[in-house]
Amino acid sequence: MDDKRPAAFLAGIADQKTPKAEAESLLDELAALARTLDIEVAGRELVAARERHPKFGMGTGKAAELAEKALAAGADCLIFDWDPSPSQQRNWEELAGIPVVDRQELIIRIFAERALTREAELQVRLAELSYRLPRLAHKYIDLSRQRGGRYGTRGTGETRLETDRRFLEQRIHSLEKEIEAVRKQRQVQRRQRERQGIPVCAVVGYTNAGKSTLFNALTGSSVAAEDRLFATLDAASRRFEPARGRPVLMVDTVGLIRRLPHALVNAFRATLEEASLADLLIHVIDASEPEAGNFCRTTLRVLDEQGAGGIPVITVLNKTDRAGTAENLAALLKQFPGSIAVSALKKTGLDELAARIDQAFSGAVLRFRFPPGRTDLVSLLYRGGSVISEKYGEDCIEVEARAGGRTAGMLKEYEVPAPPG
Ligand SMILES: Nc1nc2c(ncn2[C@@H]2O[C@H](COP(=O)(O)OP(=O)(O)OP(=O)(O)O)[C@@H](O)[C@H]2O)c(=O)[nH]1
Ligand SMILES: [Mg+2]
Repeated sequence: MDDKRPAAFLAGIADQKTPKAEAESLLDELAALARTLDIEVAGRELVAARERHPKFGMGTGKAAELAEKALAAGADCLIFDWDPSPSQQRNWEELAGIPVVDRQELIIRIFAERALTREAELQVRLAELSYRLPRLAHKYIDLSRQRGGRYGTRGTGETRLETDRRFLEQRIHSLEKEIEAVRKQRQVQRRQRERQGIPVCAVVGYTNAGKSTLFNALTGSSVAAEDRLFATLDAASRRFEPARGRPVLMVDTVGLIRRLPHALVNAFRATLEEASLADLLIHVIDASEPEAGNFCRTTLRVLDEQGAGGIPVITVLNKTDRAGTAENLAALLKQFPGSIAVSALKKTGLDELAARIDQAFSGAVLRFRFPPGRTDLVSLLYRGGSVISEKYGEDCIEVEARAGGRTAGMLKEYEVPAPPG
């Protein structure tokens, strides 16, 4: 068994679409992804590209320079933060003479290592094969941490065997069928849940935000939570009573990330679907993360793409125990209006969160029309109810929300009847 960790040279591109600061943060994230697989980072480089040349995605001179740097640093592979086309990937591999891995492949590898259940395993396998199909000539490097372990046999040897397009297509087809069966099974479970009439809350957010820790803290369970990206690949669910006699079903979900590979999104549809079928989303944000705003946008965009856009959201600022000064926290609360500050680790703020979850399911769905600029009234609804949708027009703010009791009473004068139909 070869115990040497593979060394990688990381490269990102800054261009008009991805400005330098964002490209740097993506490259940091790529390094974190590499570390998750125990890959040594031999060096990194951000290339400024004015245009994408077809052969390498950057000028030939720049490409040659980068390849040389990687080799001089002793790298066994290059890891790109962009998605080279299959032919670009091949050009790069010819140029550098070492495997070229992209962000997609890296994330798929991590998922492969983390897959513990049959469902996750099937889905990862499908993502892997879908990635491989258009890349039959790609040099594969064994990036698994547990070499010789459970996934060790999926290394280069097997790859050769699988470089047969027809074989791949057949495998993809049969995996799709198996996954469909899993989806059906989940649907049955969901219908049972619906019959019991228990509302479902999905805990969602960027990877490593603390979703599982929060899920455990609320439900008293012990789903694995660790300081690794994509610790959770399965949607675990547990009963939780935010108020006595009014249970909800909490669902822990897979973490999201910028540039989530399409192959994974497709393959993990059954698991990711949990969020889009929930009655309420609990969006966990890591308050100690400088890129929190960016991560939040990514999460909301991916959720929207999955059809979870219209579901009411409670925003939770987690890890406030290490979010810095009080001013810092105040700024964050302002940045994420209506959010609740908690620490899942220190178990603070959880009562307020529980109350807010309960509120979300009590009270009727009401419509309000507020004068423009009166975001303070919208905040009231966020605190005392559960906002379903909001529209900021020129002459008014229209909000649809579930609210009852005191909150509904206070806002009575702004209430408008539901539109016909
Ligand atoms: N300081 C601090 N650390 C926390 C808190 N909540 C979670 N963590 C830590 O953050 C890391 C990630 O936590 P997880 O609960 O696994 O995060 P996750 O969002 O489920 O991550 P994935 O499943 O990988 O997407 C762990 O090391 C936790 O101990 C918190 O409130 N404060
Ligand atoms: Mg988790």
